[in-house]
Amino acid sequence: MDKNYNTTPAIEQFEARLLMSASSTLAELAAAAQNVEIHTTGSVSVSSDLAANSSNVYKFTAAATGYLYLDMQANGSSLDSTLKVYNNSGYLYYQNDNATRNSKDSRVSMYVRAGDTYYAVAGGKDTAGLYDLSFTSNPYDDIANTLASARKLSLYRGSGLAYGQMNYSDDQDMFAVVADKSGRMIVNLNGTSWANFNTELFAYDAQGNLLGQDDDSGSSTNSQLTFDIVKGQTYYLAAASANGTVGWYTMNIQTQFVGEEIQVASTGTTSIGGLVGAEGKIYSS
Ligand SMILES: [Ca+2]
Ligand SMILES: [Ca+2]
Ligand SMILES: [Ca+2]
Repeated sequence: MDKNYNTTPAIEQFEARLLMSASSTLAELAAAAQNVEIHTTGSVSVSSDLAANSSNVYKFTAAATGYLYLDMQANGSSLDSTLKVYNNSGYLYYQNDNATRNSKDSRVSMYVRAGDTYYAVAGGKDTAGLYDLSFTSNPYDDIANTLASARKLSLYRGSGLAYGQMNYSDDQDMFAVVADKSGRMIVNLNGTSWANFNTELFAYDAQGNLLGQDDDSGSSTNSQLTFDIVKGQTYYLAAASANGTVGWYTMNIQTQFVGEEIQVASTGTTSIGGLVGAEGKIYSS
């Protein structure tokens, strides 16, 4: 009897057991977990201690998409740590015992998406002691945030154009522009993606002094700034966002000699006195 069993019921049973195991693991993790608030960039640390073969559980949610590094280091103790990371369904995602051949500390390097929740289980193998556990965010970002690492943006006939993305809530994308004339620079930062993406724009001189900032002077919630420039000087423009919104943008730059925009009257006499640019050219539009 019963010679005609196919394998389907066995597979179904197996899958059901796996799911039950993951959900009971999740319930155990959730019950034991202490929350850790992760930032979009930089590190946060927790410190605690472990008895031999015990563990502490930490729940964390990725604040930005990119890489997240967990480093568990013995703090003056002989703890031989282990790290396990479970996802929000209770499945083991990553684990590490010794970060390097010469270390008993543990390290997990993981790719995360903003909003994903995980559980880290910090354990000790037959050893006890104090430890520090750090969470370091290294989010994906198309353009660096600081003056020192700004992206160079070239002007052609007084115009420049750049594209980029606010990759996380407090992202900032820094551009460096060398003024092609003395006069003024007009910068428009326009969101090009989601309707709720609200741009914010900052301008700095070569020393990093703030020259201006704007939220909504452009169309809709877009940004526009105008400031005086001196030929040959470097200016920094930071694309940013208001209210933590994210999305794609274009940055449009125009430079003008002062007085360049004045219209010549179609009849009569228009004075262009005082419209002499820094290069000695006279512009009458
Ligand atoms: Ca960016
Ligand atoms: Ca950036
Ligand atoms: Ca705005």
